[in-house]
Amino acid sequence: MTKISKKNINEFKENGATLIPGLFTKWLPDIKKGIEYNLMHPGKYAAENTRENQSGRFFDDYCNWTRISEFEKIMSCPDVISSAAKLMGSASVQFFHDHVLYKSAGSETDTPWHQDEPYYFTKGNQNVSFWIPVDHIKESSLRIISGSHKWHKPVLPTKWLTGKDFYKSSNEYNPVPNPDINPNKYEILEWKMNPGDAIAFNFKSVHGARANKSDTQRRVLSLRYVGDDVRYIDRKEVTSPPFPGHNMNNGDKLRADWFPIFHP
Ligand SMILES: O=C(O)CCC(=O)C(=O)O
Repeated sequence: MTKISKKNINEFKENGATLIPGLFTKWLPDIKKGIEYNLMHPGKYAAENTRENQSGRFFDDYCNWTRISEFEKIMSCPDVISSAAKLMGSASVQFFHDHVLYKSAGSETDTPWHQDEPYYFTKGNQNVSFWIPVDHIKESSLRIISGSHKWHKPVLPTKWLTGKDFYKSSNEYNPVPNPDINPNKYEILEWKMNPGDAIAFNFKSVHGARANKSDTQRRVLSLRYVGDDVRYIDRKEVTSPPFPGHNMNNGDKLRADWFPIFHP
């Protein structure tokens, strides 16, 4: 039984994000176990994002579902697949990747404002990420600029640790917005969340997150899917994630042997 309402579908389409209470509650023990394993056994893309002179830890890692069975089980679960299909309005649902985002209690590091799509080698409107905390979230929630998934020009991708440009040639992008110094210019969506709730958001939605000043850790799993209209785009430089040796060409569907495809 999917928990996706008409309101969710409408908010996702119009605002680029929606809160889905309890979508992953039944998976909480598995998600916690998977994140715990990932923290103990970081993969080849694991990164520490805590900047100089900041305390606490902000760790992230991605593309681990083939070695963390809990992530594989959840990403391929029929409830999750049919929720993704409904939100995207897509007949097919293809898994792109998993992403763990961990902030320790007292982590002073914010997550910079960014859009995911420019970092990826995917292009298309039918896509969705589920941002799933396994701890109570008050102020360190994902924050999303409402409607930014409809912006025409993409936002400049930057490196989280240094703030430097992610690509060498960066002329085709708009600068990173700062809603905190322009509070009247943007509507920000953010929610207090319970463990197992999910925010579904579009790869083009501009988002960020505050530091975790609370006294509890903030453990999050993001699961990312693409739908019928998404194609490979050659960004001419190494993307994030990089998927070395993928061998795809401009306009290809993502290869199904690397990115499992489901027909709910
Ligand atoms: O959890 C965070 O701090 C950021 C998450 C994010 O950027 C994402 O899931 O795409």
